[in-house]
Amino acid sequence: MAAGTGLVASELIAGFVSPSLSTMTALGGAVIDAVPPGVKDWAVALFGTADKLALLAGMALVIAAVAAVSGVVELRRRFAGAAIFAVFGIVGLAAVLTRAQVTVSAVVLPVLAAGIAVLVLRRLIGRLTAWEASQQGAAADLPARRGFFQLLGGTAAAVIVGGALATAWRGGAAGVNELRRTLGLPTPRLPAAAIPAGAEIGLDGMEPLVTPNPEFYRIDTALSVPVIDPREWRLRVTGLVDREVEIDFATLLAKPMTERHVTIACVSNEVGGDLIGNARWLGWPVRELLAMAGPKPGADMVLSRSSDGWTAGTPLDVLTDGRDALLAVGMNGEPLPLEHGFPVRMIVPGLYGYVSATKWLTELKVTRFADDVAYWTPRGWSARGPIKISSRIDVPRNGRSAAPGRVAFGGVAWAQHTGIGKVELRVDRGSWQQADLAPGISVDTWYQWQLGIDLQPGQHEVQVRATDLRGAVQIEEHRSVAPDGATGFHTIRVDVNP
Ligand SMILES: Nc1nc2c(c(=O)[nH]1)N[C@H]1C(S)=C(S)[C@@H](COP(=O)(O)O)O[C@H]1N2
Ligand SMILES: [Mo]
Repeated sequence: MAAGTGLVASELIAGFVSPSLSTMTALGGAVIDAVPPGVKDWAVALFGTADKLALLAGMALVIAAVAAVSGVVELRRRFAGAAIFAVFGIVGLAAVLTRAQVTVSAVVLPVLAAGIAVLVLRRLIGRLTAWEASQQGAAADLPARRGFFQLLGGTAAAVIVGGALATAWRGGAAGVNELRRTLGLPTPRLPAAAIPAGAEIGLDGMEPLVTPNPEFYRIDTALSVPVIDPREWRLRVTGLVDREVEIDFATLLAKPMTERHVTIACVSNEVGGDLIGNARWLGWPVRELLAMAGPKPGADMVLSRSSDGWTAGTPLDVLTDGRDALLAVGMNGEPLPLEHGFPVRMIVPGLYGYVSATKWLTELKVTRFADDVAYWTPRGWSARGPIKISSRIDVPRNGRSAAPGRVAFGGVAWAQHTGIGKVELRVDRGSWQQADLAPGISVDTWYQWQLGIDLQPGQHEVQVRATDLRGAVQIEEHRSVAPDGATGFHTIRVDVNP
């Protein structure tokens, strides 16, 4: 019961924080990877498509047996059984770490499972020893006995109900994960431009030019990640249109696809923050679908809606001005991860995510800013959210000490859909010095830069500012993120010690 409670609790929590990887799926995956091919073939021959169910049942049996032994051991010697649970937690942790989908939240799950299991085990053993003690004493043993069975019964009920919920939820997620894993992405009609030589500077401590999916920041209001079966997915274009249009996933995949690197950013990204990432997106231009529907005169906004009801309001002209605004299905060569909007999301170069990057997309309503408000607008955020020119120092980290002499600075700058023309640094509010700007992948992505500066011993303040390709300079006045994005120069302190 103790082991069951721990596992069921961690599986349920996985449904919310890590739908693509739980303790049990990690263990199962590790077992599948570890068994010799002969055994695998034998299992498939014996159980057919129920092979995964058989594997999970087998794992449950092994865990139950080990847990039963732990219970007996714990009764004899305090914490001996708990130690076995701890070992099991470590095995689970090792399994999670071997998985490709590993995330910080996934790592917590086996630790949580073991922790809860130990707590429940201690309580159950406590009640059991109380009952044992009462049998030896003169007092009636009935209350102590009832106490034990009440806790046992309560735990059993929780395991059964929680287990059923977790199975149903994980079953759905597992099915969709399998569909996602086996989904072949179409070849783009317009492939992404090659990354120019020298675009990636590669100073130690700089972020990669293209952000790997597991490291890509995640921001949304979804308490549990929506799990959408692509076979049931539909996107409807409604509102001020000549004709409503609806397309399904297969139809979308058959469209001529565009592949582009685009850097998306969150309006909640403070100056110097990391709520920004650059990926290679594959999708069909939004304007093509809008053209099929035919927006009526007077419309100036597209209210995109996700399966969980969240909405973003995007200017219609931005979606139709020819930029690579995409109904994206792919991210860095894979179908979108569930957390990043599987099966379809919007990606619009130049706009903050809250006004453009709707994940788990289900509807595009052509409307007017005067008639409709998106999710964040009544909550203190501007209806329109173009990304502000910004730049960041990644190397050295703020507060680091350095040896006197030449210190290598490096970082990123972005002005999506205009492009960066110049990046400058200044030390202790001195004169601006121009950094070496690496070629960008396109004007829709961030650019890396670097500059070596000679520093004398002492404490120094170093600032960065960017200028876009139209000559607009990053705003100096320091302001926080609401209502339409932070401004100010990223400022770091460097201690130079002789
Ligand atoms: N359905 C849905 N889509 C959403 C959001 C959301 O809360 N729900 N948040 C948006 C915000 S504020 C940002 S910054 C981006 C972040 O995308 P990412 O999580 O893939 O990095 O998604 C956007 N799309
Ligand atoms: Mo955001």
